[in-house]
Amino acid sequence: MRTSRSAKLFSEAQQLIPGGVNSPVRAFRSVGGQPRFIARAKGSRLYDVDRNVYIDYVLSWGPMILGHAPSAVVTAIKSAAGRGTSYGAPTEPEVLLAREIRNAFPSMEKVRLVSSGTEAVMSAIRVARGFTKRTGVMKFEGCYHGHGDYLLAKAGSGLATLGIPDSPGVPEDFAKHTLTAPYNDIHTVQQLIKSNRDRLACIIIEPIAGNMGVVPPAPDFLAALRQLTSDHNILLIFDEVISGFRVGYGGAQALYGITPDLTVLGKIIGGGLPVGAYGGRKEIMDLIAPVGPVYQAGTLSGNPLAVSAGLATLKQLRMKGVYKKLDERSAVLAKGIGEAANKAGISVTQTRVGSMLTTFFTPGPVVDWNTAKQSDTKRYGRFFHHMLEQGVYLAPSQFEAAFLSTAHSTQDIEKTIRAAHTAFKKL
Ligand code: HOZ
Repeated sequence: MRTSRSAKLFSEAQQLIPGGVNSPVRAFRSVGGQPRFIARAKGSRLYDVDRNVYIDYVLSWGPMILGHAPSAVVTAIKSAAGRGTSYGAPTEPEVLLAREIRNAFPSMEKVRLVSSGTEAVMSAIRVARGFTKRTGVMKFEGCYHGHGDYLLAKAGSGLATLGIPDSPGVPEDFAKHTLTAPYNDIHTVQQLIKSNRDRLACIIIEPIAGNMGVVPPAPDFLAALRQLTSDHNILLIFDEVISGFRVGYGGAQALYGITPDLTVLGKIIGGGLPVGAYGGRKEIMDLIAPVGPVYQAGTLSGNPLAVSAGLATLKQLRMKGVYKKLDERSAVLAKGIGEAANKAGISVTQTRVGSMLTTFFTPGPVVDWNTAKQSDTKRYGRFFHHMLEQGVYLAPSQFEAAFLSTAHSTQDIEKTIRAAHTAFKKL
């Protein structure tokens, strides 16, 4: 596989951009080698600058649930761009998107649009603190909620990939307000609540963890968390930036039947353009300016291009059978990869919820960050490269999810499983 143009660009990028990338995991540090520079993408395929073609399971880390450049979304973006790219004034599509979000997530009685998941999380926590008049935040080890200061403790995604437990640059004064508990461990949550009873404003969780690889919630864990938080007047925040509109139209909260106080969305609702949203109970959201005193603002918030792309994406997702098809194809893929590993005598643990999945290189079970990090990441790196060489683009980190889109055909899945057989044999 020729990679000289990517290599040349990466070398220049490293002179200009920290690590040559605008987001750390892209740098391939944990899998070794050099990132491929992408020239274009269509459907399930990525095309790099050296003209290599890959079946893409990163999908921009989740948003491209319809595949790349779906015609309905491209048309919507083009048409919106022709009407102007930003006004800094309200528009009708923002109302439509807020309504669509509320229809899908009834717990989000009021919604505020922002420009990224990180921004949405920071804002949700601010309003949670404003509402409860407390400062403490509890999060779960291995969950990633963007790069807001007080959420970088024991976080997943890039920090897990690069082995950074807590980021320098976060003042101790901020970090001291953050408590962490192991994912799926309700006993520790109980203990922490007990010893910090009047301090905790909120507990934030990825209801399906997607940033330490995919780790589903244990049966009843979310229900117990809901009960505990209600009992102690602590707000429960679901970070559904990944799972929202991904595991079903109503996200993880509809799948598991749990109603959080606040929800954070991103990724899919922008159809591949930068967007985030947070929302929840009316009485909480009405604390936000200009109704209330909790301040949050943004020049590009509710950007017309992003909102149009989001609306066009959601319209496709409302079509009958979309999630069923995604689930069925993902099940075939997960089973096929598992069988390929078995055949080659490689011990893996497959996790999956709908169209988000991970192959952990550990016998498992994988239920939290401690068990996820038992994975043989060196072996994952070799697997990743054997797949890449065969035209299958997985996340360049063990601790990220693989995603399917509606554009992934059964042939794509079959080709991927064949590639997995070859890759596992080579390990
Ligand atoms: N932290 C993101 C995935 N969970 C990666 C973002 C990116 O590199 O684009």
